[in-house]
Amino acid sequence: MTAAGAGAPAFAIRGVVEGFYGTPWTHEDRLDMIRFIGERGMNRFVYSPKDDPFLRRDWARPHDPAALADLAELAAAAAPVGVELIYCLSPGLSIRYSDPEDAGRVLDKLASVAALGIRHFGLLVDDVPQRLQHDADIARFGSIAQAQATLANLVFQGLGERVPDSTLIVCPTEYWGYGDEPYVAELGQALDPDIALFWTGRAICSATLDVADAEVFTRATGRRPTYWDNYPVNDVAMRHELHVGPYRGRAAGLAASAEGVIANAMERFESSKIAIATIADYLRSPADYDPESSWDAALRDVVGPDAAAYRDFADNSRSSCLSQLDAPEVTFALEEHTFGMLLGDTARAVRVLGPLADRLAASADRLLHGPIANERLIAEGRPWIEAFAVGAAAMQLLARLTAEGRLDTDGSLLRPFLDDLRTRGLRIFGDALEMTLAEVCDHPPFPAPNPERSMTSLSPTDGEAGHRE
Ligand code: LTM
Repeated sequence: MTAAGAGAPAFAIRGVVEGFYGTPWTHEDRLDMIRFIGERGMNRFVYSPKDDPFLRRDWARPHDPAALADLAELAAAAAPVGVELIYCLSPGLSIRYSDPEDAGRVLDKLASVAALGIRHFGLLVDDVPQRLQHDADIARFGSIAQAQATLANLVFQGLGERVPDSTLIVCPTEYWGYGDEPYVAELGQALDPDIALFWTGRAICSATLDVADAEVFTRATGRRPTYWDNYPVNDVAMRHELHVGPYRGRAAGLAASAEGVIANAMERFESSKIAIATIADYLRSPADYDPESSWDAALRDVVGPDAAAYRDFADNSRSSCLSQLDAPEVTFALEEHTFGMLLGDTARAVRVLGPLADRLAASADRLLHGPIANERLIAEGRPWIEAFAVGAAAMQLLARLTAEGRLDTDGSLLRPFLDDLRTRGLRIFGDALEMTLAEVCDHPPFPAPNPERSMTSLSPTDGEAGHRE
């Protein structure tokens, strides 16, 4: 936890959504996450696991008493740490928007939760049919936006009558884009102005969140966005990535143009905490936020005494929609290796790579063979950490063959490492390592250097002149 930005937090709404596809967190996980985010100044926990049938596929079915008791316990645990629970229902797969009985079922379900003391609710229609399906809906509504606004307004009004001080947030069906698409503009214009709207920004997983886009959204919909930020979530098409890098790419001045940010977490619960700790820092004080120092603090917090070894791993697992450089240290070392080889300077080629490969191999060994303080974190990341170990070993061999002048003759010894990494199919080291190994294994040897050009007389750009076809 950083001390930066003492005083009122910049963003009014600061939280985490359990909104991923995959096995929902356990009740104990949720209690732990609520404590974790409360300690870091966040104030919302959005309860919306996509694969809980009671919330989505079977949305009208009442919760059983045990589930209600768990929800009551979550709300009770949240209040003392300054966190509010937002309970979300996702009826859009099957609901008849025109049917007052279906609207009543939504209200009854929300009321069963309100009876536990929960005041904040969400109506989520993301990832549902984009066109009206039921004949009665097609006959009644001119568009799906009108249908959804009618349902949301009814629910909001009903909630207001039954649950004092309640709030409602809607996640639209088109929840990303430029912010003024016809659907979202129509929905915004038709919704009660006191209903909030989620938005993920330019993309489902947005590389940046910008003030200008937020203002477009606000003008089009009549309300400032509440960002549903799809980081660190790694479900669906992102399953091969482990999102343990820092939060970045969010404008320093965004707080004035948005209600807040709710970060969608990974099914990998413990691993999510690293990014979430950095998100908490950003939301508290975006002007002071420094991704790298926040990340180092988060690693110390979450990983504990093994933070340095885990950092070596995580530095090579930065690939995500947010990342600028997926594996900075390794990328630079491999660039230096290639440059040195192209110029015939093997000492230069291994100067950075050799010690780095040894350090990464030692870190991989420590993480895989322990003992480790945060065992669950390592268990969650094990497939990536094993790939990391393979990559580190490959770099050690690459450095050794280079130093011994055997890369041209024995480069094929690296082939099993390349094949192994490709078979695993996990995103680690970005593109850097596989490209270098492929270069050695799949292409002819590095060319003999031009003896008339010594290292000292060359600049990095000169090196490109010697690049092989
Ligand atoms: O992003 C939203 C609003 N909905 C879903 C999420 O539940 C899912 O976790 C993310 C990432 O795959 N994408 C979505 O479309």
